[in-house]
Amino acid sequence: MELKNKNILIVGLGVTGVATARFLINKGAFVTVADRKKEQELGSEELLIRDLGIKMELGAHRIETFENADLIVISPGVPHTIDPVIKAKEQGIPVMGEIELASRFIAEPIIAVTGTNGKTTTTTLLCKMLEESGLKVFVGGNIGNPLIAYADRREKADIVVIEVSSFQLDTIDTFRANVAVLLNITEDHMNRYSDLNAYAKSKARIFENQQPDDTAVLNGSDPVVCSLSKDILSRKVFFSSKKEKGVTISDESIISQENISRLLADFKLPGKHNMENAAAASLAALAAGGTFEGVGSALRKFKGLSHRLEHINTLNGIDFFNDSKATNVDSVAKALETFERPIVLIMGGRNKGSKFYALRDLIDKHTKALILIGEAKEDIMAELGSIKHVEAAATMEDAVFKAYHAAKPGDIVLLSPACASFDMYNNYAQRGEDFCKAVAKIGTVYS
Ligand code: UMA
Repeated sequence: MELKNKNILIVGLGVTGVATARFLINKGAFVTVADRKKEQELGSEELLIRDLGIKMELGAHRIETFENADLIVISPGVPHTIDPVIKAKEQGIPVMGEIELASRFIAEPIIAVTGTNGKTTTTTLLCKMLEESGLKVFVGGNIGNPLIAYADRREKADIVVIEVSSFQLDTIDTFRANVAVLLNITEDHMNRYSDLNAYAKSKARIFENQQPDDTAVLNGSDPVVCSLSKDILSRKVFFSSKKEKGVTISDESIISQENISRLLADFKLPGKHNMENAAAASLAALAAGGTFEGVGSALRKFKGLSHRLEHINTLNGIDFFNDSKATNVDSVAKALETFERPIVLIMGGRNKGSKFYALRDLIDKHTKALILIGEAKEDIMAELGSIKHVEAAATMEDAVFKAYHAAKPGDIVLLSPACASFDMYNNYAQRGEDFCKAVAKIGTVYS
């Protein structure tokens, strides 16, 4: 693909836009970056790229800028359905996402992981398994490190492992994953997709360009994943998890049933969903050239990630868990199912068009009180308020204080919001850190 002397427009100046701009300048393109944000809303890192000789168009998007480009590269957070993008496409101007562009400059095998929940845990574990197998790995994508940064790099890895979101899959064309993993599909991002079917179709695009000698690793316990699998051309391997039976696999072309059970017996993170993530990572790692020993060693050492059912502290017999990454309803359901003890649940944030009432039965069974934060307070109250004692909180500190007083020794206080964090924070990590800070304050005041 020739980029030299081409007029290329990048839409969105976040981490993807910055990395894409650097890549394109190094390829000799004339680069313009457009962002709806005004100059004063951008960070210093974003503004630094101006020094590379890049044109910036900030504030509103101008249709003429889109129509005058030879190629448009859009960031994941920019919907491919916005007016200027549609108009440019109608003029025949090619539009692609950063993952598509990057993949055209990557010769190494690519393993891609998608799904509504568990992507980051599975991607990280998979990377560790391959490293423990002696391979040099680049890990990136939706996990926070754009794939284009790898394409721009001189030093190459043996294998590339990426987490991909539905947003990124919306703008692929030729992108091919040698091993592709689909963990689960439940409702999420309903403010961007018309319905679950549209969202699921976007996720299934991870298999679109796979060839018969590629591998698809699929969750056989997930009805939506199973319904999508009939159109996949590559070798399909399903993992299924049952509470009593552990994990079973559909065929033994990658590993025997006995050996996968032996490997997973060493994995200690709680919850059926974590067992599914571990099974998916093991199958993908082995399909991509990882060794039995490497996979086993990573499973034994893995302690889980921050902000995902992370145990923070025990105060007066009450256990505090930070699950700030639970930004949708299904992920809260998984958190609630993990515990046998009564839970005081802190929920809320920015509503992504979720159906909170889907949690009614689990909230009824597992929780003793709900503490609500953020913009979605009223929506959650309307859908779940009749089931349990509910209190609204003004800040995270207030929420943790109220949760602590609603709990008894032996109970759990769980932050599992079912919402995005952007109404109060820059991201879910900042929200999780604020929760930890508030828990620490309770510790100093009441212990
Ligand atoms: N913007 C416009 N016009 C629009 C819409 C947005 O100019 O019409 C601008 C915004 O003003 C903003 C920029 O686009 O300045 C943001 O772009 P972005 O949202 O793509 O942000 P990046 O920093 O590039 O981060 C993206 C992913 N973000 C999203 O998908 C929302 C990051 O995933 C990812 O880590 C990163 O690329 C590297 O690949 C985050 C995420 O929340 C973690 N992902 C979602 C999720 O996991 O649920 C999908």
